[in-house]
Amino acid sequence: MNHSHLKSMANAIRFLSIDAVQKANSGHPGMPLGMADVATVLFAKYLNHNPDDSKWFNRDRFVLSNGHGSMLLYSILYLTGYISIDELKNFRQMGSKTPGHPEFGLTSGVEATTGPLGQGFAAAVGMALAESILKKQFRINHYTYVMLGDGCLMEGISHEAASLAGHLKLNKLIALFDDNDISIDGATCLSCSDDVEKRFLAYGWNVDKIDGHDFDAISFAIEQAKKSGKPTMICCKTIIGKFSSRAGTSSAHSGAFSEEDIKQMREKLNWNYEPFHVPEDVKNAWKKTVERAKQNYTMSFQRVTRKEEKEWIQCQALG
Ligand SMILES: Cc1ncc(C[n+]2csc(CCOP(=O)(O)OP(=O)(O)O)c2C)c(N)n1
Ligand SMILES: [Mg+2]
Repeated sequence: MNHSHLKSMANAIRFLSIDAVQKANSGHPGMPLGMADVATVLFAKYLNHNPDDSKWFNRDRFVLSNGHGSMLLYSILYLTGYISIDELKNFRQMGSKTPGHPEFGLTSGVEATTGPLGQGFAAAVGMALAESILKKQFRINHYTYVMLGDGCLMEGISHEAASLAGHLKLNKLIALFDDNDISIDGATCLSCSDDVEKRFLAYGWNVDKIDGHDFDAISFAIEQAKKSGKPTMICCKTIIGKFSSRAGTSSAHSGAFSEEDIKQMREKLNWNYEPFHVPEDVKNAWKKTVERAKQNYTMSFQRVTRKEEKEWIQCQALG
């Protein structure tokens, strides 16, 4: 998968996200525009999952702790076959599977209800902890990825959960921090001057700092994190609202863009399609990523005995 594929796959996330926000006339376009490159690399090259069996026990978990960026996740869930295009068109409507913030149990592929900042991060620590316990009893073997923003790190819950993860050396937990220096009301320096790197090093985590728009750097950081004996925080320097006229400012955080802005973005990125349209070659590139993930699904099942599977189902039934 070369850079030009990854670029158009990321742009599909960008345009589906802004098209949905425009149609709903509400939502948060800034985060999907900023984190589309990181999310594309993760889902295209690394995440093991299967849209045909979204509860596959050995799937890698992906939690979107900065749940306001829900359109990033919903766009990917459409592109990988979990939900239909109509669900994207119904973003933020009553009864749809695409509420403003992700809800566990409502939408296939959503691992945790998020929205209250920091909550998803703590849930991901719990998932990584569960994996580390269950792998002794079952052949559980998966990673837990969590995407989070400045707001998640400002919340007290992230401090407590990160401390526990470091203490327990939950090395299969990989956090992808949308390090964009912007929050809802302006620059983060207005309200916070924590040194995230030093903070997480002190908890016993690995910390990496990368350009969140550099595909190779993203891949390399994830590969290093997977080999680590500690949980990893990857600080991805990104531009909120990338490619829009509001890029790099808090005005990109939420709200629909002007029609002029959308038109300019389509021209700039050579995305000359109707809203919600993804060209076939880009759709196929996303489909190929699912084939990769499904190979691991088959292999994983071959390694699990019937007895183990039964015990696992009983374990799940107990909650
Ligand atoms: C606990 C909690 N407090 C406040 C909010 C309201 N809120 C939603 S997004 C946001 C700003 C988050 O900033 P950041 O994580 O940097 O997101 P970005 O603007 O970079 O997308 C706030 C304060 C919330 N969702 N949860
Ligand atoms: Mg931010």
